[in-house]
Amino acid sequence: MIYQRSSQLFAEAEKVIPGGVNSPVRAFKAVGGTPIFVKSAKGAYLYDEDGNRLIDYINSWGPMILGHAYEPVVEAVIEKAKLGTSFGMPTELETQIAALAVSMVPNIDKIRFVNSGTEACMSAVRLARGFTKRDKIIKFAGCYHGHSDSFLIQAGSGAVTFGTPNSPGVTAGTAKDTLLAKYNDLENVKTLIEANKNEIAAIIVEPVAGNMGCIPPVKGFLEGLRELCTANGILLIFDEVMTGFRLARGGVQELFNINADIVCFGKVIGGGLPVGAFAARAEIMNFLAPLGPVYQAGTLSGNPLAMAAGLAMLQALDNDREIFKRLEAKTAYLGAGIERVLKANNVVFTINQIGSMISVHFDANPVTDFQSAAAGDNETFKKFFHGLVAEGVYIAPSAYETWFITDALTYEDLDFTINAIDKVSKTF
Ligand code: KE4
Repeated sequence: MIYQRSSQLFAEAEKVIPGGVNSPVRAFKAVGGTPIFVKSAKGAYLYDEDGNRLIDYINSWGPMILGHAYEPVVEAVIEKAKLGTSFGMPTELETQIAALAVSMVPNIDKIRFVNSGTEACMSAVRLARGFTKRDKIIKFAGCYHGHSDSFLIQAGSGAVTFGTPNSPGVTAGTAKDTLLAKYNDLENVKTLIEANKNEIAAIIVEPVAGNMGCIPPVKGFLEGLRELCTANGILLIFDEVMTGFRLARGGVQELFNINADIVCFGKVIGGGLPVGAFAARAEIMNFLAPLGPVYQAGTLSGNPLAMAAGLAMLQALDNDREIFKRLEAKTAYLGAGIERVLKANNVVFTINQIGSMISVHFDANPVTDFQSAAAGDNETFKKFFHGLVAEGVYIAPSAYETWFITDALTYEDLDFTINAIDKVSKTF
């Protein structure tokens, strides 16, 4: 693989964009080397600026669940653009995608569209605080809900102390209202609730975590959160920015038959255009302006091009009742193949997989939370990443990310990938 053009483009980008990228993970800091600049993509393949083809297992961090440049989405955007690109006024299209989303996802009556997953989660927390008249939230170490101040918090010193900022620019005043819990640890959550009685507005959780690699909830974890929230007047927020419309038609609420109070969406719901959303039963959503007192707004919220892309994507998923079974089968096939070749090559690893989310961790122990995810051997991961890129396979440039399987992948692509992993892992 040659990266001459990507290297030139990166040098030019660094002059006018901080770090040469518009989102840090793209800079390859966790794996080293020069970021790959993409020229185009189609189906399961990326084509970089040096003419290399890469089988894509990231798919823009989730949105491309039906493959890149999916015709119905592209056509919808082109047709809509001819009629104007933004009005700042209501359109029928917003009602159409809202009604479809509400029909696909259990336990929501209304949905508000925004422009990113961050905005969706930030707004959901403000809504929960306004609805409960409480200030504090619990989040989980290793879960990522976007870059809003309340989420850029790391665990405090003691088990029940407040969080501390994990980024300059986040104030201590903000951090004191965010409590950090351990993923998959209900006892830890109970302790935090006891120590902050009647002060917690919401628990926000990735119901299947994807920002520590892929980490499914252990049996009883989500059910326990539901019970604790109900018993303590706390709203349960499912951050389904990754899992929504990916792990099932109705997301994790459907998959595990658990009701959240507010659900956040992003990625797939926008078909690759900037869309986030948050949804809940009417009693909660009616607290939002202009109906209720909780303010939230956005110039490009419900943008016609983004709504056209999202509607085409949701319609395709809604009309194909086999899609999630196909995605699960392809991902399980990939996981089994990876396990076979890594075992044969005496590699120490563990694989987490659920639906079309999967991650490989170079550690023998189960990966069930941030601490166990951090125990993975990152030097091996770096060799894994770069070795696969050299073979024409693109996985996440960080061990703390999940892979996102697209239905555009064929079993030939999967076999190619498994063979590439076999070849690369022989060099470990
Ligand atoms: P955005 O603001 O990036 O659209 O969404 C934030 C967000 C919220 N919740 C979850 C569960 C998420 O995974 C994300 C964003 N995911 C990352 C991937 N780990 C996006 C990639 C990036 O930051 O460039």
